[in-house]
Amino acid sequence: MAEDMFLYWGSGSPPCWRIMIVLEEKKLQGYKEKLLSFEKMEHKSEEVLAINPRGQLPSFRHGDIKLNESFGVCLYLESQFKSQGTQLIPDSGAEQALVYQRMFEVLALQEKIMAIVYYFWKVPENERHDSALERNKKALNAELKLWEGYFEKLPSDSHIAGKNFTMADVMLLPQLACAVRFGLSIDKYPRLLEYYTRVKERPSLQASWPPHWKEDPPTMDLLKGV
Ligand SMILES: N[C@@H](CCC(=O)N[C@@H](CS)C(=O)NCC(=O)O)C(=O)O
Repeated sequence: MAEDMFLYWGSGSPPCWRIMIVLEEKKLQGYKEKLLSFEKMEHKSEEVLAINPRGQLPSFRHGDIKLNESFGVCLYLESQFKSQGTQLIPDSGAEQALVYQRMFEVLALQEKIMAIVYYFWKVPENERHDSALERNKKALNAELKLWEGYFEKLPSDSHIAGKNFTMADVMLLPQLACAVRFGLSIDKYPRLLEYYTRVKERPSLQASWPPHWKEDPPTMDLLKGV
């Protein structure tokens, strides 16, 4: 079972982290894995390209089955190991719809975080315009307020799609952790802060926490003031 699985991953990559959380939740800890370095361009190696022609991480294999989209891998694992470990997609139609809705909405949050991060990483300092940055920060602030609003409608100690930890949390937590790592003052969003502080202690999150984050404290303030 898990011994037939192989994951190529990079530390700090939310897409890789999603899969690792699911593997933990589904009690598939015996999987084989290889940590690759983005700095050394190891994600463009032949062994990765054989699974993922885009040369990106995660790249995943289960026996002869190759899968490299993180949402695809997570849904595949839940479907193949439905009755093992935590049930991450509920059976009831209404609950399932909300989990799918929130899962894919995380992509909007990811896009708004990365718009700011890539602005700093890719636009040379002398070509940066405060107005573009302010626009992106406003968009992220509005997005975070939306998520804060979702939690305000839920009882305290909820997860993002209700009482239980689901696939929607698998997607949301790494994205929030990434934003915090990039300098987001999450305490401006009290319900998100409460959720993040509580759920990041879950064993599946702690077991898969990016190793280089554990060693190096956050130093970036790219999302300061959002
Ligand atoms: N849609 C893909 C995105 C994967 C992705 O963007 N991976 C990044 C790391 S977070 C990567 O490998 N970047 C290197 C590159 O694109 O060359 C997924 O969700 O699995």
